[in-house]
Amino acid sequence: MKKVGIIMGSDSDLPIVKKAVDMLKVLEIPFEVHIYSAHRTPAEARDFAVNARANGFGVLIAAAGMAAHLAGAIAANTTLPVIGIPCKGGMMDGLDALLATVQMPTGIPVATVAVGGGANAALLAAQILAVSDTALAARLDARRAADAAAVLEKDAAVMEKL
Ligand code: RP5
Repeated sequence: MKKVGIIMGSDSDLPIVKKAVDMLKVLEIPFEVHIYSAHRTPAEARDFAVNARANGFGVLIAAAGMAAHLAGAIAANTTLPVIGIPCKGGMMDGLDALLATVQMPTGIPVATVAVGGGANAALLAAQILAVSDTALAARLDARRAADAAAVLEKDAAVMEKL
């Protein structure tokens, strides 16, 4: 199976990245995690993106906050699908990072999840890989069914609580 590559701009992004890692583990998807910054280590971020396809990656996830250029910088250097996770910074509750991540120019797309949306980033990566992996697609179907069952269980219980 192709790997998912997760890059974060700083170790301060780790709590959000952990949500993606946990979901990839549940779905049994191989992954690598790196700290490369579009601003502090631009050469390493670029090298990772340029070589990602040859190194066995199928999807890349990039998490960054503030002037969140990481996902765009990664996407500029690969045609693998890139998923951006905007991270909360000290200002605007992450709206700054959301706009910096999502507002990409035509030609260099970044699929952007919600601010702090680590789990959804992993699920989207899984859904991309599942296009050509029926076993993974079955695991995703099972997960959806389990999530729906959990909601219906709460539905059955809610009136008793009120
Ligand atoms: C971004 O700046 C990082 O992705 C992080 O979200 C933010 C702050 O980084 P630190 O100053 O905590 O290292 O590049």
